Amino acid sequence: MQWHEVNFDGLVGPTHNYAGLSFGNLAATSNQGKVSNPLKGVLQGLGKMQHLAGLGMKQAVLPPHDRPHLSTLHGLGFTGSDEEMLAAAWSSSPELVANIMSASAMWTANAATVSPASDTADGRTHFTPANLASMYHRSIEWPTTGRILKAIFPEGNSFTHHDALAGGTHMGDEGAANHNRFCATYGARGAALFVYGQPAFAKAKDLTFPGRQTLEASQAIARQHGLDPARTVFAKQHPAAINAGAFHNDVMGVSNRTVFFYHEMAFENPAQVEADIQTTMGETPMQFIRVREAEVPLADAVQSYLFNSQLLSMPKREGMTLILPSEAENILTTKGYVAKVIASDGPINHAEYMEVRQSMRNGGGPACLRLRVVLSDDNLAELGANVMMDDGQHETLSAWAHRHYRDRLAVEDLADASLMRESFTALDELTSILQIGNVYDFQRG
Ligand code: SUG
Repeated sequence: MQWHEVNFDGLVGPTHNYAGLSFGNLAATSNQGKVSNPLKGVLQGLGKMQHLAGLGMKQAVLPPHDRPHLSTLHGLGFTGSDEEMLAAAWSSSPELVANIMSASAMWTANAATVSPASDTADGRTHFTPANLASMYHRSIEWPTTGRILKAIFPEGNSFTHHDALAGGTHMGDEGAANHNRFCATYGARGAALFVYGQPAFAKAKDLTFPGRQTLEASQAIARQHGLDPARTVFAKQHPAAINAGAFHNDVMGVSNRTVFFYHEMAFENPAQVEADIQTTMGETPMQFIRVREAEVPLADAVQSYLFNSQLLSMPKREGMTLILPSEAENILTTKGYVAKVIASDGPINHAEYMEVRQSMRNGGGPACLRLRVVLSDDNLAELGANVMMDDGQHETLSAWAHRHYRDRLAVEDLADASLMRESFTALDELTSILQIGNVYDFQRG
């Protein structure tokens, strides 16, 4: 039986905008108020998916969420027609409307933590949607995320789903962005690395920006997924990394199989983290590529998103390929480092720069846009929706985006009731294309 790492990329939603909602995410806050281009954003994302599918990767798509999120307004006491609720919310708080209009579900590295069947006690693939408790606009994502995941991966002998962790910011969980899995081959038994920003009950005093993930949240996920404690490592992010704008650990490192490519400032004690990972992997040798501050300064790592690349094993290529944001090609230290790593006789042999700038301006690079799910050929046949990417799907979704998306969105446009209607029409049509059922609140009455 063949096992694959399948990348599920989030489609950029029709309300993609720059509201500057994420404190501690320097790209998002510095681009606050800029005019976005949702059409360009969705096409850039589709371009990345199509490119990887064309290279023989198993590539899939996750739909955007319904925005404005009217159920959230309902829960806050707004009543009346959809248009009346939106207008009343805008006159009460434009900031609230910006939050319920955010297209942030595109960053599917934060959708969930996924543990493959070969690592779990019951031999099923486990999914826990991330509660994303530390940012209000993201904390409203998980119920819809959970429904989408259940529609694609039907609960049963192969897949099982948990609710997001309860407990607010104490149990703050940001999903796969703070989780790495190491393995010799995708179907082999692997080891998990969970990275957290601070403990739940003795909050860190050395953080100026939020440490979004807590240790206790990571431990809860490992427990409920039935992971073997002897094959699980918990490591704390270096506070200097969070304070420099690395709000998720996937801004500081990326893994694939036995390779971990990361910046030394990701952790307070990188040598210890490497030793712990190697212990969990037993006889299987790990390959660590630890990048020094002297080679790539932390500020360049954060600005370029060098480590928010995808590190991929491709069917038709020797060695691994890095899929990097084009921003990393524009900074001397990161461009130079990539050239050096490719020229070395290490495990990474190819690098490709891709433009995902609409997402990057909100702090979302190539790796933020994808959720990795290890699936067997049998699992692929069990999927409950039409989400795999190929030329036909790419063409259909591009045409769909051209029909429905705007090419210009200013923050003031978020109050526009016709934007709401356009978005709901687009998403309703998308559920038919993806054959995913009525996953949105507005379809469920
Ligand atoms: O949670 N940005 C997202 C970016 C998430 C990136 N994901 C990973 N690193 N895996 C966030 O901060 C900005 C939205 C705004 O400001 O309008 C935002 O939510």
